[in-house]
Amino acid sequence: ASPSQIYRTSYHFQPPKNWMNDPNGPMVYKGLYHLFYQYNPLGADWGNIVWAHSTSTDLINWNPHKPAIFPSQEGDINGCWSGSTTIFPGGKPAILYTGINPSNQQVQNLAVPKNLSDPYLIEWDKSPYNPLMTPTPENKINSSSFRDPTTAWLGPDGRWRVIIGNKLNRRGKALLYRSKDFVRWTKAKHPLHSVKGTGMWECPDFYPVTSNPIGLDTSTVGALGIKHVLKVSLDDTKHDQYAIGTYDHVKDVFDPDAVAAEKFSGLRYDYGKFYASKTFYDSLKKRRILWGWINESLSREDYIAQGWSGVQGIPRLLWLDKSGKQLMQWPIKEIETLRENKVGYPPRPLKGGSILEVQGVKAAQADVDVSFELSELKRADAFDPSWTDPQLLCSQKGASIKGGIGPFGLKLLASKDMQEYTAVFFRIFKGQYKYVVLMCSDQSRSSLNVKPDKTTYGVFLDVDPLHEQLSLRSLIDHSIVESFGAKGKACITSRVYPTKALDNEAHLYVFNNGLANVTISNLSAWSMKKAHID
Ligand code: DQQ
Repeated sequence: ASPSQIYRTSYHFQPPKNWMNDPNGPMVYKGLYHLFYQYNPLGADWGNIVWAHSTSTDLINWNPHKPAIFPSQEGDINGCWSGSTTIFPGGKPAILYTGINPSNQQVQNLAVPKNLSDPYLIEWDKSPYNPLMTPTPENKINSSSFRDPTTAWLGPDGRWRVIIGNKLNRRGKALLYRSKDFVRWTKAKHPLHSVKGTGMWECPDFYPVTSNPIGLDTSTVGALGIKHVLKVSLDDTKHDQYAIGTYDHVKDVFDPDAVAAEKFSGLRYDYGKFYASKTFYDSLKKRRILWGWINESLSREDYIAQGWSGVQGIPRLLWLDKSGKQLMQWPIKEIETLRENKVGYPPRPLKGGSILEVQGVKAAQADVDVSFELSELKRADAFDPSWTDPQLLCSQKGASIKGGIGPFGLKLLASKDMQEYTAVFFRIFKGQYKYVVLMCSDQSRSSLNVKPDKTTYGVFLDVDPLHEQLSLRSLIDHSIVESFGAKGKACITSRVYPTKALDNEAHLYVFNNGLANVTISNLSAWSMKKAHID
């Protein structure tokens, strides 16, 4: 492959060339899935932003269309930034998005389909009333921090609500607007939620969940076992954080269950790269699905040179964990239609210090699912309570540092000589009251090229290794690895750029670099077919 093509993915969504960032307005209409996204038609760097558009019957294979929303009126002449779709009762969709006006102010606009009988919804009409929401001195909204409307929800009082990301000084806010007709919007006195010291909240998302993977329409309030999730994309850290709580739909405020001072929350969708994400309710299959943007770890100069930048993560099913304290995520079932040539191993021990090659899969384009059983927990090293930062702990205790139990897990996108590999693994420590499970994704050896960012990522996993198996699933696709620990309790996505472990030269291993033996209770791996994308 040419240098510009070697890192392109085979089953993750990406346009044929140029820059892509946030997923916008995902939805299903007349049985077709729509994905819009922030796109630069003129190059591989951010700029000239339009809403590019593709449709799909299965969320895996996609057909490209011409951009749906592009600068054409005063309210968006300098850019069509992120936003969301709302489906009205009866099925009509509408787009709310941020436009950049001639004074470079951020304003909110409405667009509706020109022809509702076209399932592809190729043409969109912008409302003659645009812009519908504007920053003014009276409403004290800063015109450079007012963007990214959510999917609107309909209250029991018949009024629509939408939130817009904002900040005032360092206080991040989800500004609330209400409307009876979707055209005339009034700002509520109080934001839905705000937290001081958090900076700008980009791309907010607000939706109901339960511990049943059957999802709920965004307007559902008051159902049994219902919780609400508020997600914000923190501009300062480029992390998508979410809080679980209660939506008081009378006061129109969100009350998070756990509050951490000057922090939005301690919870992230993904502990690697994953930003500006958005969920939608899939009314076809009754589920809530999460899309997120994964940027390059290359330098700007290198992604411009390769002529493209950015991929979308595999859509994830999303629901509430039984504990009510965190979300669960799992790649949508449809991705399994790309699996072929399954390789399976019967249960087997993996001795401390050993490594096993998984042969017979295309290791650069694979789906691998492995579970471990631990029998020698007494060998666990003591956990030091001062270790509060899992990412730091993972970078100090990388894949080559031996422990009592672990590191054990996968070495993927590995060269035969092991000069290059990405390691996704676990370590178990003995805490004062319970075992502490650490999940890491170590990119430090992922490429002989010194230029890409190789930050190691990590997260503490809320599992009990005494009673539960420890599972790891990784979706490997040339320059991206999406890993799901403990059946979806924690996700880590990384971008890597091997120079040797490319295509047929890539290998896949299960390794145990700890002192204790572990048992591989299940190991299944598949080569992945190429999806039809643009
Ligand atoms: N990207 C969009 C903004 C949004 C940011 C511009 C998040 O609307 O806040 O491309 O990545």
